Amino acid sequence: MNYTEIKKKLKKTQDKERYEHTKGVMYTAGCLAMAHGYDVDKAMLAGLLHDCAKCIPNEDKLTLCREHHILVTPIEAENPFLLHAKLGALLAEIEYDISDPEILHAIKVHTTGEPDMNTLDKIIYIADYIEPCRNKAPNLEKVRELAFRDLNVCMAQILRDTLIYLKSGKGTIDSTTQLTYEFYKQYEEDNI
Ligand code: DGI
Ligand code: FE
Ligand code: FE
Repeated sequence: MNYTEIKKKLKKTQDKERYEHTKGVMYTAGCLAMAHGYDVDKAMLAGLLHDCAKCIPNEDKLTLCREHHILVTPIEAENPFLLHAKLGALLAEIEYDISDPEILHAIKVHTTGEPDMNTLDKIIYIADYIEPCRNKAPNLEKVRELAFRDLNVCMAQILRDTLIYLKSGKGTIDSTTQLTYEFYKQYEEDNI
């Protein structure tokens, strides 16, 4: 499938707001790739597809996981929206013909992250957080500046802010999110 076909299909499955966010992540991922010497096309493709499973109803997310033998942890069963990352990797492969393992992996880990992520993983995780439609996160100006300067320091800041947000009662913390923060904590600006 080419870009135009993928966009057309995504537009059908996503609501307007999500589609705008998707394009924002695609272009932001492309810019981050330019800044950090990564393959721009590949980053844009991963950005375009990262939320391809976001608009599936939660019940169907659980059913799809069962059908495709995707492990659902108790935290994911309680917060099925988390599954859109794992399911996104599956759909990117079977519905959008993506075979590049790096793209599929970046989609899979884009919500919780994971310790020691590769460059594309970090580009997508960060682009998702800073794309132009996002305007609610704290420290956004600082995070946007860090994104183009140092991916690891930027990861540390985003994870720190996300955990603070989740601990303020906005959601159960997945152990992977916690472990990801434990890994990137070493890059917190105070530690450098
Ligand atoms: O799909 P998007 O909204 O574009 O972005 P995303 O896939 O990064 O999801 C963002 C949300 O995920 C944000 O509100 C924080 C939340 N999140 C990240 N880690 C965890 C989490 N939510 C819960 N409950 N537990 C986590 O560990
Ligand atoms: Fe997402
Ligand atoms: Fe997203």
